[in-house]
Amino acid sequence: MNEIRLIVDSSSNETEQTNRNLKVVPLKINLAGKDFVDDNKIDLPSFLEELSQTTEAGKTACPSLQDWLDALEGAEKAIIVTMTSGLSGTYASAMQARDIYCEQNPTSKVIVVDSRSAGPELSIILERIEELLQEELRFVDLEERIAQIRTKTHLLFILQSLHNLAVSGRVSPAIVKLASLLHINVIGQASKEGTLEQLAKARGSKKAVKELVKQMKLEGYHGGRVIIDHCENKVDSERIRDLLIEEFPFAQILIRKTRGLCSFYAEQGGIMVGFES
Ligand code: X90
Repeated sequence: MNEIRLIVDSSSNETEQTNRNLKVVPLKINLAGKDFVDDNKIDLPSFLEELSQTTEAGKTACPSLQDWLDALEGAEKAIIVTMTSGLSGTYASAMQARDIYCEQNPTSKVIVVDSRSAGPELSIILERIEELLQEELRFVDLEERIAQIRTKTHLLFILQSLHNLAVSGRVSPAIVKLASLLHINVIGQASKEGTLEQLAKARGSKKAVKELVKQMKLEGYHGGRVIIDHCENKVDSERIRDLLIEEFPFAQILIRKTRGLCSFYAEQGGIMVGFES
């Protein structure tokens, strides 16, 4: 079934890859009056510079209907994986696009998956979908199989600042209050509903890293796939990797940088860890 187009939004920290038949639909970020499109062309170093310099509240926008329609154009079958509907209109706009596209192209079939997550968990879901597509499955059976995959994928994160999440009203005031304390790292997870849920707090990043690994094991991690995405925090990402390798020598761990959207919300030092239980 390799004629199926895969589409994710840029919250996944993925970039377009034609060899994977993968398209990435960008979100948009407005920082200090400048518009950034979170696509392959975004200049990440200058975006991060702008992010650290500005004192004004920035804002983001989900992909438009047309952005999704452009990504679907010409596809007979497609699977779209979006970031959580609990924090963004991205899933809703993808659903609208699917309805319009399938009305205009009655033989086309499109599945839209609400990841209830963001960042590297989307990439893990995507990898598992690619494996599924190697099997001789009927397209109608895919939705159920993807739902099964979803029960085993998770996202944990460490945030050093919750400023942009707070300003945009995407995190509860109680968590914001806690994170405003100096050197406090918030360790949390994508909840079942696809919102931010705090699990623990830690003073200093070494403790935060240990806590995150502990929480991963509590979530049932036992040596499977891990993708660590970070916003300018390679050191702690490698610490997480090393702690995991100590216990699970065969773990397949990939470290990547967050792209625009996740850099904006996870902020400097932020780490997102997608994994399988
Ligand atoms: O404008 C928009 O529609 C985009 C809104 C995005 C909101 C949140 C993105 C969060 C990314 C923060 C840590 C992980 C939290 C994941 C919880 C599901 C990074």
